[in-house]
Amino acid sequence: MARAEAARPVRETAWCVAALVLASCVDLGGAPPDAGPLPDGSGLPEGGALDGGVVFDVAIAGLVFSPKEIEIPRGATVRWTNYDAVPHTVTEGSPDSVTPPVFESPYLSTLGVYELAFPQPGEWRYYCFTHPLIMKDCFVRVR
Ligand SMILES: [Cu+2]
Repeated sequence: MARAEAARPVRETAWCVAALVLASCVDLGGAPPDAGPLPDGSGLPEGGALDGGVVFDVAIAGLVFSPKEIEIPRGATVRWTNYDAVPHTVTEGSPDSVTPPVFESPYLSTLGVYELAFPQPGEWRYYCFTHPLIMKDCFVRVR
């Protein structure tokens, strides 16, 4: 399955490089580029853990986000950790999205961590850019 996905072009945008620099930081430095309002009017995650916010872990292992769907209180942070030997991403949207992702991690190598705070209620679907066929339709629901 990995072979078919290798045909996809690798995105090498400036902000992706910037995200790499910030990969180990909790503060993502503000709203990601190309952010726009959601159809349901909920707020965008602006990055950066809120003081005192709770952290929820999502493991990436065996080409699976676990849990695949997570519900968190407003202001909490989700921390994704890659336990696989292959790189993954946490990319907002779905593989057939026509708009740029609102948030996207850099490529997470083994034990790579990506953290994102969600200050506003809403629902966020995400997938892995390198394995879009099998690692998709995952959700962060902020209540
Ligand atoms: Cu992946």
